[in-house]
Amino acid sequence: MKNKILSFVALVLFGTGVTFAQEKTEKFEVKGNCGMCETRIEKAAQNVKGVSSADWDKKTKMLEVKLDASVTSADKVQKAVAAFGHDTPLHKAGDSVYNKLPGCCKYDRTSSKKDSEDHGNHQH
Ligand SMILES: [Cu+2]
Repeated sequence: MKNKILSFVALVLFGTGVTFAQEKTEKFEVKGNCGMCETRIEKAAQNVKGVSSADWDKKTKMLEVKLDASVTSADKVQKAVAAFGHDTPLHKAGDSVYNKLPGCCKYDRTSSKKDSEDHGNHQH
């Protein structure tokens, strides 16, 4: 019932063209593997205030987000997605979040490794 009222209000607003939103479409790469990743990534992006839709493509690894530029930005969306374990161009997921991902979702991270701790002193 509540949803019906909300969608009615949305429809009226849409229909009358009363909108102060600065709708913008942002597209950027998000690392991931499977359908589970897709659900997780899209959910993370949609949870960001100001995001109206999010669609991640499993094949191209591109996330397309429709957002209100007066409320949020691609940077904020990427940060939110990274918080769920998926690397984006601007924000890298924390190792602990990444490690908690299901096995099938552990996307290849070798291209973005930062193992600078390894000084190559392995000979004794
Ligand atoms: Cu996955």
